[in-house]
Amino acid sequence: MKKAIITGITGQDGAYLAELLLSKGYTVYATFRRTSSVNFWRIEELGIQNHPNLHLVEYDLTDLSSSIRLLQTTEATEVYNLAAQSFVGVSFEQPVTTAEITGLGAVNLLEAIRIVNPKVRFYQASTSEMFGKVQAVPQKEDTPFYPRSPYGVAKLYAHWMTVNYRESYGIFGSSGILFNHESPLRGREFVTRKITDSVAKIKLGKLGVMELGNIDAKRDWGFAKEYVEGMWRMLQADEPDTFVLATNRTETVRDFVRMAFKGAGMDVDFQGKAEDETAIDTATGKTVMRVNPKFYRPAEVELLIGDPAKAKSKLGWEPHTSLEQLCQMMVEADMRRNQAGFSF
Ligand code: NDP
Ligand code: GDR
Repeated sequence: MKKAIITGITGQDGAYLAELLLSKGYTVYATFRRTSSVNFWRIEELGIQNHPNLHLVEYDLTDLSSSIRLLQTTEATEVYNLAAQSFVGVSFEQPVTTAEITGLGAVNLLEAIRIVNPKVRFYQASTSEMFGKVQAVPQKEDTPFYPRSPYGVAKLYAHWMTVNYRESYGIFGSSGILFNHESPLRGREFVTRKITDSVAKIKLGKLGVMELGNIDAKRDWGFAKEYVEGMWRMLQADEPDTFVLATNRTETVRDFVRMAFKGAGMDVDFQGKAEDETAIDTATGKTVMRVNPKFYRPAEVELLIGDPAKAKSKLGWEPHTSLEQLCQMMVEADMRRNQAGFSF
């Protein structure tokens, strides 16, 4: 029976990846941080919280000694490093913490692998945020990096350390450069889920207006459940490598707002420009979205669109869920949750 470590089980991807590996017969050691109120709502929604092969392990990525012990005690042969301070907006407010967790944290695991068992296969959760300021489109594995946030810079460090441990010590370290991927399990601080949860609340009369930042930003959004399959395939390949996972379609945040309202049976018109832009419900004439510059970032990534051709040819991976289907799935989940009176 294969044994895998997943760091970040309380996050979106950790939950989906655990579900996938359990379905493949793995024993999964899934890590969570000690906090005063740990929340396992995602694995509860997936119904895997009591799976006999799922072992929840308390662990902090910033601690080298616990990284070493994690490798020693579990004897896992695959490590998926999904833990991170992953919110770009917060990384501007907490650049040092972001560097320690998102950047150096990965090196703690790489060092633990080097010390305990260099044969362990390692997946690093890299990101399209490393491309940052547009150098070329669509972005692919050899597109130059130009990160635009402390988060992007920290991830770029972890990416290069993964490549460096591969080249220096022969460690099977693969880096997945994943473009934005969303789902009903997405955190509410990220824009798609913020929008679908707000649309559900507006539809149910629990909220008047949602406020957003830069709605001109363009993103390549895919479905998270399909992306974790790509992570697993990277560690089953013959050689460690770097792969882009993306859909090769990009839309603005504004487009996603329109799509989400449509998913709830509402039509909206956009009026005004930049900071004064609003969306009006065409049926009632009420303002349901307005831009608030408070949500702007000090530096923005304007356009992301990824080319997943390498993943398709070498891993047989490709996305199947359209953005319309994904958005509808998220709106329906948030309608259900808000009707039931709770929403994480
Ligand atoms: P989430 O923010 O949902 O989850 C992050 C996880 O990391 C949480 O379980 C969090 O725990 C954990 N974590 C944070 N700090 C520490 C720490 N010091 N020690 C141990 N665990 C910690 O992220 P996603 O699931 O969306 O993303 C997974 C990974 O993929 C992240 O590394 C992210 O940066 C990266 N990524 C995500 C993309 C996306 O579109 N979703 C795209 C590209 C890359 P807690 O609940 O305690 O905060
Ligand atoms: P991103 O995702 O920064 O791409 O990082 P996010 O959903 O936070 O932002 C996407 C775009 O929407 C704009 N935006 C807003 N964003 C948020 N969160 N809230 C708002 O109110 C809002 N209004 C407009 C943002 O400015 C941005 O342009 C995500 C994370 O999951 C990272 O960890 C991951 O690496 C990348 O995706 C790929």
